[in-house]
Amino acid sequence: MKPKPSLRRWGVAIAATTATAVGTGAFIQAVHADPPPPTIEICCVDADVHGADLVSEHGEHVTLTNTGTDTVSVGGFYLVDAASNRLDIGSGYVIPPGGELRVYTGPGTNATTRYYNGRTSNVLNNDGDTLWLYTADDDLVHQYEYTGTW
Ligand SMILES: [Ca+2]
Ligand SMILES: [Ca+2]
Repeated sequence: MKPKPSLRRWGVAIAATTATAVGTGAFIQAVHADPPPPTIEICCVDADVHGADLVSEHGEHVTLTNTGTDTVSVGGFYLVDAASNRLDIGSGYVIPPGGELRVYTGPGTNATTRYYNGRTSNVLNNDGDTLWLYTADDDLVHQYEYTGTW
C-alpha cells in the first residue's frame, strides 16, 4: 500500500446572511468567506523525456499554469506523488496570468520559468502516477492523474 498524502481540501465557507429591518433601512451582515484557492493547476506532466529522465536541464518535469487573472506567488508550494515523493518550488517564484512554471526532478539551472530539484532518482513514474499540488501552508490546490503515453 502506498501512503496517500492527506487530502486537506479548501474549506467551503457558508456565507450566512442576516438582514434586520430597522425603520426603513436594512443592515446586511455577511460572514467573510475564506480566500479563494490559488488559480494554479498542474497542466501537464512530462514523465518520460527522450533519453535519461534526469538529464541536466531537460529531464522529467511537471508544468504548472496560472489560469487566473492575478500573478500568484508559488514559492514554497510543493508536489507530492502517490509514493509520497516530494518536489519543491523555490522561494520567490511567481507565475503571471497565463504563465507557466516547469518543476524538474533532476538538476539544471534555475530560471524564471524553470525550477530544478536536483534529485538523483526519478519521481515521475513513466507508466502513470498521481500528483497533488499544495501551498506552503499544506492546502491542497490541485490533483492530477496521468497514465503512460503508450
Ligand atoms: Ca520518469
Ligand atoms: Ca526517458
